[in-house]
Order: sequence, then structure tokens, then C-alpha cells
Amino acid sequence: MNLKEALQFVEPHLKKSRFEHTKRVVETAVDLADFYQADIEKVELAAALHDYAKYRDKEEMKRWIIEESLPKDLLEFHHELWHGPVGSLLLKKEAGIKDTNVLSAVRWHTTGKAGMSLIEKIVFIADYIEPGRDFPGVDEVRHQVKLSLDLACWMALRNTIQFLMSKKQTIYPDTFHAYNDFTSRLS
Ligand code: DGI
Ligand code: FE
Ligand code: FE
Repeated sequence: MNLKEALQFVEPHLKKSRFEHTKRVVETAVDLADFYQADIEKVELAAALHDYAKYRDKEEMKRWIIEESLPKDLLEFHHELWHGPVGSLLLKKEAGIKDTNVLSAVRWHTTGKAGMSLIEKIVFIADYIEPGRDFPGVDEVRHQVKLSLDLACWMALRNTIQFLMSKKQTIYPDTFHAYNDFTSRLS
């Protein structure tokens, strides 16, 4: 599957604004892949497909998590966290994607995890800084992303954790694991 095919594949599954977001994530991710010498074809594919399951029915996603080998603890956390892992599963089943680098970048794009690969980091941070995003602190992360990818990821995780805490929301363990991992690598 090439980029054009991937975009055609996801478009019917997304709202218009989400599809526009997806195209901006692709552009941002490709620019970073070029800068950091990552595999551009894999990065653009993962970026194009990353929100594939975003609008799947909650009950359907719950069933996939129960039936397939996905972590059951996801069910104890906000359903917003399910579309990455369920998306990577469904891309395997429904789009025949086999590349584990692409699938894992989709899988971890929301929470991050400890020991992220270059492709995983690029998709994660492109989703956070694409030009349509307006999170508090996002400009600082945009400024940092070509100085240190790890520091940019650390900042994004810190901002997300702070945001979730301020809203009294639970934080998925892998979000903390990602944050801790970047913190120790950077110190
Ligand atoms: O799918 P997108 O909107 O493009 O972006 P995303 O996949 O990063 O999802 C963003 C949402 O996920 C945002 O509302 C914050 C939330 N989120 C990220 N990490 C965690 C989290 N929510 C909870 N409850 N816990 C987390 O660890
Ligand atoms: Fe997402
Ligand atoms: Fe996204």
C-alpha cells in the first residue's frame, strides 16, 4: 500500500476534519522522517493510517480488546485510548498491513511507551504538533522537534500528563512509562 492508497483507504472511515488532520500529520511526519533519516515510506503509511479506528463503535472496540490479544487493562481506561491498539489490529485484518514498524507506530501513537522506535516517535510527535493543533505549549514543542526529538516527545508527554491531571483524568501506565523512559534518557 502506498500513501495515496492509504489515504483513500482511511478517508471513508473519518470525519472530514479528522481526514484533514491526518493529511497534516502525514506532511509533518514526512518532514521529520526526512530530517531524521527515517524510512519515509513506512512513516507516511503509519501517519496516514494512525487514526483509522478513531470512529469505531465503542462496543465494537471493546469486543476486539476482549477477543484479541490486546491488553485487557485498556478497558479500565478512557475509550479514547482504544483507537490506537484496535486500529493496528484492524489494519492487519482489514487492510492487510503486515509491516510491524507501521503497525506499532499506529498502536502506540496516543500513549507512547518505553523504548519507542524512531518511526514511533515521529508519528507520535507529528500527531501532537501538526499545524492544526492548538494545545497550550505546543509551539515550544514545535521549536524543539528538530533540536532534540526525544526532548520534544518528553515535552509532549509532560504536557499531556499535566493536562490530564488538571482534568482529574486517569493516565494510562504506558504514558508514564514513556515519560519516565525519556526522562532517564535525557538526564
Ligand atoms: O486521535 P487524536 O485526537 O489525533 O490524538 P491522540 O490519539 O493523541 O488522542 C488524544 C487524546 O488522548 C487526548 O484527548 C488526550 C488523550 N490521552 C493521551 N494519553 C492519555 C490520554 N487520555 C487518558 N485518559 N490517559 C492517557 O494516558
Ligand atoms: Fe489518535
Ligand atoms: Fe491523530
